[in-house]
Amino acid sequence: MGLLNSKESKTKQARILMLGLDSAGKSTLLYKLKFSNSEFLTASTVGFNVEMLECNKSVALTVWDVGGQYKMRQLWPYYFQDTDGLVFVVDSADKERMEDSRKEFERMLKHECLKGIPVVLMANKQDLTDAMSAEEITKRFHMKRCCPDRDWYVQPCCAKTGEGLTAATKIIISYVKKKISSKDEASQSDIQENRL
Ligand code: G3D
Ligand code: MG
Repeated sequence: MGLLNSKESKTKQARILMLGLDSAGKSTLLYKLKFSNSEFLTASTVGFNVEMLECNKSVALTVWDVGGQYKMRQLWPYYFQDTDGLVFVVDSADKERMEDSRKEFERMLKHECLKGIPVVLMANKQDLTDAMSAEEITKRFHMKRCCPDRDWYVQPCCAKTGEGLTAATKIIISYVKKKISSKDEASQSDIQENRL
């Protein structure tokens, strides 16, 4: 943190929480973003992985990849506080667990700490022939109904090849910047009100 701040004082630090069922491809996605050219072998995540991604001069993302096994899902709320952006990863070919994934997504969005926080839903594993399309997942997850009060986007992607990840990163950065500046404006007006 200190190093980043001294190098570029205007760099905003944003906390991104990446969730989804186990095996959705979260860790593959995280390490593809961090080390784009290398093949990464992931093992089932016990606890969490966290990586800082310096995206551009104005924003650095600290991405928390929290395990998605049933027991870990009960612990997700402990990671919710101070989140600036959400990334929810879906295995688009896992039709059997699609409903579980949708329910977890809905439950997560209802949490008070995540009110208004922008979300990018990653329709991952698009390389698999039986993968649901981003449009199908948008409908299945009732995105319009579930996200009336936040920015949201459904991005088709393949974490293995990296397809769709640059687009997703750009979107999350734009959402997060918007969120952070509205937070800054709110705290500025609080300060001014206290001065009056
Ligand atoms: P998780 O962190 O969400 O639990 P992982 O998921 O990143 O550990 O990935 C689970 C499995 O899905 C891994 O396979 C990984 O290679 C695979 N995977 C991730 N993304 C994609 C993708 O876009 N396409 C395909 N076909 N597979 C993907 P293994 O075999 O190691 O379990
Ligand atoms: Mg993992």
